[in-house]
Amino acid sequence: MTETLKIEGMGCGGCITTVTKALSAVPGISDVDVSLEKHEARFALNAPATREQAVKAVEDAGYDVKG
Ligand SMILES: [Cu+2]
Repeated sequence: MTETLKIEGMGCGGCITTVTKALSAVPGISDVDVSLEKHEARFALNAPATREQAVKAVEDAGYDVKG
């Protein structure tokens, strides 16, 4: 299924790369598309990945998830 996370703290292309890599590293998450303008990440989430793991991956990368 497609999931969307609202993310705060991204300010440049480097942030997009960081968040994209962090999410893509979670087994089960693919097709990561991060938008600086919308402050969000969209991605395909399939087992064994969970939404909680996605949130944690973004937070561990240094960004705040707002929903
Ligand atoms: Cu940045």
